[in-house]
Amino acid sequence: MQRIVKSYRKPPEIDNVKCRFEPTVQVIQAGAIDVVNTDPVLHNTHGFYGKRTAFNLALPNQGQRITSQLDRPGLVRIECDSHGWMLAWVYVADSPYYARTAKDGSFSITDIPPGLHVGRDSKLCRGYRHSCDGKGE
Ligand SMILES: [Cu+2]
Repeated sequence: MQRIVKSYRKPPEIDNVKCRFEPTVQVIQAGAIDVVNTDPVLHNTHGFYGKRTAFNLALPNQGQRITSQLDRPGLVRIECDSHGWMLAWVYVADSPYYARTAKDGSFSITDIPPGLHVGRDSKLCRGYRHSCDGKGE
């Protein structure tokens, strides 16, 4: 099976900004991701596939950037070991054809080759204990 890979000018990134992650939700293709610290404080950015660590990176310096790998498709929860409130989600797609919806729910996926395609959607929430329908848990 031939693996189709989108070409990127640079890897996607997750940044520690004002003690929050930016972005809080993103979809990437399996591969490299840059973990960045814009803040002048230590962040320990820790990614998990469920309970299993995907990466665990100490970033003590402002402007620091470390490239990590998320090669396994699935949902990765991003936490900061230094600041318990920091949370983000990265969905690692096993296909180059994906989109994150805009605030109005719209999305587009371009350059899809002809053939049979099966769609799949995932809902990601911004915080712990809040469901996507706003009811909370
Ligand atoms: Cu932090």
